[in-house]
Amino acid sequence: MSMKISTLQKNRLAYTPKLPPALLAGAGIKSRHGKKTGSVGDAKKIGDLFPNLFGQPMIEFTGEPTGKKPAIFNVGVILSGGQAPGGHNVIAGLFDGIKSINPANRLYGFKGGPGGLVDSKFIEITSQLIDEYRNTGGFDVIGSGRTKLEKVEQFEKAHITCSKLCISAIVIIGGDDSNTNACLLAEYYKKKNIPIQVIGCPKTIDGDLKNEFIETSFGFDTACKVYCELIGNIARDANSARKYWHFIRLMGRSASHITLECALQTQPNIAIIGEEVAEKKQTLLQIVDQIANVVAKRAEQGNNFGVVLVPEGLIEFIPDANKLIRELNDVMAKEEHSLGFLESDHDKLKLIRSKLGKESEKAYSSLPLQIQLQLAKDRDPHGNVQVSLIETEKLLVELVQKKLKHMKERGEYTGKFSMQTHFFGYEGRCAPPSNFDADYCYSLGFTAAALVNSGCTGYMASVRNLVKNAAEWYCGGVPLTTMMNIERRHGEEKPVIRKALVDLDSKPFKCFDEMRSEWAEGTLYVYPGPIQYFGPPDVCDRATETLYLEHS
Ligand code: FBP
Repeated sequence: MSMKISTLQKNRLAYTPKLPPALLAGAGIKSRHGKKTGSVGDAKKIGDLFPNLFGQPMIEFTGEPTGKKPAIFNVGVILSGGQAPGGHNVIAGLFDGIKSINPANRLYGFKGGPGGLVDSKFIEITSQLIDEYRNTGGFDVIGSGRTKLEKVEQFEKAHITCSKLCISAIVIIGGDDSNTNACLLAEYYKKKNIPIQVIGCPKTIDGDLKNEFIETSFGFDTACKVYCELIGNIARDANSARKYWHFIRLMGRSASHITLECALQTQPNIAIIGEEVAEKKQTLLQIVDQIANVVAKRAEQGNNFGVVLVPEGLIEFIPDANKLIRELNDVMAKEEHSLGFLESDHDKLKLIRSKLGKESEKAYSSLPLQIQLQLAKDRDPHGNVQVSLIETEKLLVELVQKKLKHMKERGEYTGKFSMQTHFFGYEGRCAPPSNFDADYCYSLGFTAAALVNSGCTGYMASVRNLVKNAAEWYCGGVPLTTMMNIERRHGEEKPVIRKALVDLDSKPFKCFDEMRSEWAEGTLYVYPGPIQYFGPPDVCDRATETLYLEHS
């Protein structure tokens, strides 16, 4: 039985992603080397930890064919971490890129993320297979996983698998943590003289893998567009029914890039930016006061409705809560074994509370039980709190309700407060990629092929000048070590790629800051509507507001 596909999917399969001029002649192209590089922080320590990679130059492709005899090589590819729209196009670009160098080159996909590489689970990506996935959302062509690739034993197992398949390069499509591991792997192979190159591609809807040379991670554009459509629809419902306050939590892990982008596109009454909360050292109760005051102001005008955007990582940015989470992370790492033996939530919480310092214990116990349990859930393999499981929007609603009750008693509020809560995350991660993400991802994959052909290792594929038309994009490679610094993870100091948090001095934040008081009291919602794939380029090819504000 043949698989039924939607009419849109049928039409999207025929879409040809736009490529920058440097890649039009194929991936067998010349590269230009820039200056020796450093790292974003702790250069000495990063240099000591990555002696074979540290200092590599920036690379830019000129588009001029090398003119050399086409190399024959096989490449392995991994999708790592959370899904992000466009992953299939990175693989399609990589496939077409290596075939453009030599049709005899082969691409193998490791199944289920980095674990597939270690356990030797793979499929060959053929043109028949990849053709079914061009311009589609999801990671299902090979699947993804969160196995942390960091141990010598794993590197050696991967080496055996690659040797069997004559693979001389691995492309890891992942976020900051996965690319950190790509760097460890590249360093190990270089140190041991193992002829396997490692190249990374910047993936994550969270938008927190970016820097001077990586303008955005792929998937951020599409995911934000999906959330903005939903927020716009809800805002219109709020403005029509005029009886609910909608509290919408948005994915994005620690950083609030998604919330900021959605605020810029939809103009809600309130959007909380975690990084600002941290900078101003706001307490949970101050955030609650701020929301309650807007609710009361709008009620005075007869507007007992509104929209509030909450970043999923908010809790980590509230200074008291952050201290608590850091302590909880350490306790949970140390007590992992004992906690595994305890069956009931009650016993687990009792053990955790007994190991916390006095202040943190007090802060933890003062949280609603549900939130305490959510904060005590297992960390992900990289030691991060799984913030998508913490219902911050419900915590805020509960506290705002209490605050408004007090205000009513004191005659400071006379309105009505009915609310709805939402969490938008998984809805956006596998949407069919926007034209922007379809083009960007295809170019990233193609660039990765060019980096492999140039013999590079320990690099991330980079495509830049993204606010312009693809005809003005340029591409190359950025050494992974340039993005690294030392951070505390699982209770230990580790070299990691620095997460890009929302910069309060950046144009996107400043623009939001200038407008937000008008949005709070007025009802100035913008309704972006669904992603458009066919139609005028200013509708279909538009990048995010964040990119335009940062780079225009
Ligand atoms: P990556 O960092 O791997 O790209 O994943 C991002 C993300 O979608 C976060 O926004 C979210 O907090 C998390 O993944 C959810 O993880 P899971 O898929 O394991 O539920």
